[in-house]
Amino acid sequence: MQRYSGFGLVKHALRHHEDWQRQWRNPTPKPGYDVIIVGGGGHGLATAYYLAKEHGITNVAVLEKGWLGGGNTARNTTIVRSNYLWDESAALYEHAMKHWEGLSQELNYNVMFSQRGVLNLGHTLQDMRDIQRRVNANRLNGIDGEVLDAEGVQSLVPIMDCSKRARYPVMGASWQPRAGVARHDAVAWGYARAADALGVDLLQNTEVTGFKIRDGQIQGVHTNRGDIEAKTVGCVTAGNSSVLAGMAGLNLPLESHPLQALVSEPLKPVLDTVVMSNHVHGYISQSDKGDLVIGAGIDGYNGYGQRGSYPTVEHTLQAIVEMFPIFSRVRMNRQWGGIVDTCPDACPILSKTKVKGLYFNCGWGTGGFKATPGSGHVFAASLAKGEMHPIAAPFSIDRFHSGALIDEHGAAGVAH
Ligand code: FAD
Ligand code: PYC
Repeated sequence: MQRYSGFGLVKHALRHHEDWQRQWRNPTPKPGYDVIIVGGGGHGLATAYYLAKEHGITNVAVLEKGWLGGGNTARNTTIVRSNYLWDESAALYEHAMKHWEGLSQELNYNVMFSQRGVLNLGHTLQDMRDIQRRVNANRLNGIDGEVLDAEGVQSLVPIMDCSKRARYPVMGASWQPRAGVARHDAVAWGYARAADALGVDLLQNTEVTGFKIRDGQIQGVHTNRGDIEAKTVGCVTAGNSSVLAGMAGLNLPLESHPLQALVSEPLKPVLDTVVMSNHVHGYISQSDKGDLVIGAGIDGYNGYGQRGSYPTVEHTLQAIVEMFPIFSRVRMNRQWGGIVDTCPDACPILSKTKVKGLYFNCGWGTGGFKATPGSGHVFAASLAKGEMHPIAAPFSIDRFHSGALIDEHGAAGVAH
């Protein structure tokens, strides 16, 4: 891995930045690998990295139909928190949080993890009861959290309208101080560079078009660049997971929906924490660059277009302006959408399937970015050992037969 000194930066600037070394190789696919990961988003790349780093399995390929991190990983609004209600999900997201806290050092790549805290607002008595219950549960699980009243929220965010005049007055919030934001594409690039350095082949523009299955055992994949053999295949394809599952004759309980976000023109620093309201379907933070990062609830219909409908954006911006009248004249710069795969209990699927050697990691819905390092870590261990890691085990697809659902609709960041 090449590292650049200050002198190196000057040297490259003098050469018009023309001879930078690539951050990862562009290899030709081998005929076969020990493990294939389908999907080069954060979760797939993290899985490949931990397979190589922690399990010594380096004969691994990540197959990405587009470019690394071009899916939801670089489309999300980068909120990281671990304040989930149930023990199973609290363990999963807190496992990720502990990885976040050392990730820049681990990858030698600045992922700009900023623990600026997250507020989840309550606007009704029932919201506040749910918040109290969730914070109590968090504390029992060793996760930081506090319940704030409206005055407490106002003192953290002076520019928010916390008065009783608002259409949905703020009654209080849950506050997780260790939560925050990170730079999403740096997460993909950091894992990609580190996995490549350990020998993982990152194959972009390589689309999986089918699976080779014999006697109930995965043998490999069909791709637009030919067949590739592997006895272990992990699908980490977010919004496209039902399509991949269908290729293997599996039916996952997922719905794919558009989820939108938008950013404003850059402003001077005015908001130093993250504010989310499930009730009014809007959330907001300010990036280090100064733009307001704003997100919505899902668009209600199913679809694979990476865009959303205007009424959803309008509804969200109304909510934001009601909470922050100070932003009413701010102009929006860009809007985009991703495809999120939602599960009936608003929890992910990390699971074996009835095809031996074929695993799925999907169903993260609107909230998987925060889980990236933890998800990759436990999924890699599961693929390496052939048994689901104890933190991943409760998220098996068997729960939709047994009824052992983990209902996190209350903690999911945006309603879905
Ligand atoms: P992706 O990054 O989508 O990667 C999957 C990859 O699979 C894609 O690159 C895709 O091209 C590839 N692929 C698909 N089919 C194939 C195929 N046949 N062959 C090869 N490759 C294939 N989560 C949070 O925690 N906090 C947030 O603030 C947040 N905000 C969000 C805002 C928006 C607008 C959106 C859309 C999502 C948000 N999320 C958030 C959710 C989060 O982005 C996702 O849960 C997470 O990024 C999923 O990561 P991934 O690596 O599984 O998926
Ligand atoms: O899960 O925290 C979250 C989230 C915020 C915005 C979208 N998802």
